[in-house]
This record gives sequence, C-alpha cells and structure tokens, in this order.
Amino acid sequence: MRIDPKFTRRALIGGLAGSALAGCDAFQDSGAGRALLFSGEKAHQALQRTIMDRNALAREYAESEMSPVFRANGTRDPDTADYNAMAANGFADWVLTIGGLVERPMALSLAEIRNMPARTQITRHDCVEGWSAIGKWHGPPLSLLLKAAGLKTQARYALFRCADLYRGTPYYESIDLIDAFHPQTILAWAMNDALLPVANGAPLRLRVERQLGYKHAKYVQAIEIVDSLAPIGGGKGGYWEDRVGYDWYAGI
Ligand SMILES: Nc1nc2c(c(=O)[nH]1)N[C@H]1C(S)=C(S)[C@@H](COP(=O)(O)O)O[C@H]1N2
Ligand SMILES: [Mo]
Repeated sequence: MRIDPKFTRRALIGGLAGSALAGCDAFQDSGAGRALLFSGEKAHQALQRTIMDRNALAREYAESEMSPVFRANGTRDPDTADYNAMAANGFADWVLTIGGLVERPMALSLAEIRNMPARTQITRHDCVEGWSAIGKWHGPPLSLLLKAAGLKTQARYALFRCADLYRGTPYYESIDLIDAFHPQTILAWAMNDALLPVANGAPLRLRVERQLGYKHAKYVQAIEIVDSLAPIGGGKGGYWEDRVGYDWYAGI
C-alpha cells in the first residue's frame, strides 16, 4: 500500500541525475551547461537532504488548529486488574522500567518522569485506518531517559511494552535509535493541557512524530533496549507488524 521510501528516493534521485547529464550533452563545455549541471547537483543535494534526513522535524501546528476532539483508537481502556488498581490510585504506583542493553537499568515513578524537563508539541497524528487528528503533547524527550540509562554499544532498537492486551495479545512496538533520539520523540504524560486520559494511553505514551499512528505505543510500562527484534513477539517488531504485516518502518 505504501511506497518503500528507499525506492522513491532512488527513483527521484536517479531521475534528476539523468536530466543533469542530458543537459551536459546539450550545452557541452558552455558556461550554461556547467551552470545547469551545477544547479542540478544542488537540487539533487537539497532533495537528498529533504528525503533522507531522518532528523527533520514533523510539522508543528498552532493552538487554533487543534482538533476539537482527539479520538481514541485500538485499546481505549486496558481494563486489567493491575491497571484498574493503578488507575484508581491516580497511577501513583506506576513504574516505568528501562532495561536491556543499558549501562544503568532504571525504574522511574511517574512523579520522577513528570519532574523531568519536558517538550510540548502540537502535531498531527495519522492512523493507517484513514483518520488524522491534531493534538498537543507534553513529556520528557525519550533521549533524556536513554542518556540517563546509557546505551551499550550493541544497542539498536528501543522496544516499548504496553500494559494492554489488544484482542488478547500484549501490545508492543519498537523504533530504531534514530527515531528514539529524534527531538520530537517524547514520552507524553499530558495531552491537550490535561493529564493523559485513559483512552489515549494513560499514564504514559510514546509520541514518535515522524511515524504512523500504530507506532505511538500507549500505556508504556517498560522500555527495553535490544539488538534484534527477531526473538520478540512474532519477530516483526510490533503488534500490527506481527498480526497483519504492517510495515515496521512507518515513516511519514
Ligand atoms: N498500547 C497500545 N498502543 C496503541 C494502540 C493500542 O491498541 N494499544 N493503538 C495504536 C493505534 S493503531 C493508534 S492510531 C494510536 C491511537 O492513539 P489514540 O488512542 O490516542 O488516538 O495508538 C496506537 N498505540
Ligand atoms: Mo492506527
């Protein structure tokens, strides 16, 4: 359904390089030819930067552009005994663990996470099912947590384990370290200027703004740093990837 970004990139860059060479033949050795070739090369570089820059920011919106209602999708309430008990207590006992290939495994309370420096961003969420919504998110950059834990050299992916079972199977997701350290990748604990509602992933959910909706894990309980996704779940790196073959890389 989606076009492989690598393929698009190659096709576009190949096309441009081709036209620059055609220009070279037509204006051989003339100043115009060199200028054309040079401008083609510049365009090529600019295009390459736009398409390949995984650190580029997702668009951010104004308050006036926020959706009046941010709908919920997938699990709207984990509704397990553990989760209900923690929700009843305002998630005072919620613990986020960070483990796997890290120097300093951590267990953080929600209070500690809420005391960390946070980023606020108004972004558009795009679900593969064909709806979008613009919402405001607030929480610490994932990079801060990962730097505190210290990644070992074999680290390649950040895996998110969620508190819900969706249709009986634990929801999980994973991203690579480029997305994990992207400046807009945050662990949000607030949405639209209020504490994150249960329907949208309370008390903590991932925002990974350059990716489609299913990558934004809700109800995050554990972050595991791993070197391979193969041994986890169905081996494809996420709930929907395992279940129906959605792309693991869902970059937008
Ligand atoms: N734990 C968990 N995370 C999840 C899901 C889910 O069912 N469980 N659904 C995903 C999908 S498909 C989307 S579009 C978004 C929906 O986020 P929202 O409920 O805040 O709209 O969460 C994603 N993260
Ligand atoms: Mo989705």
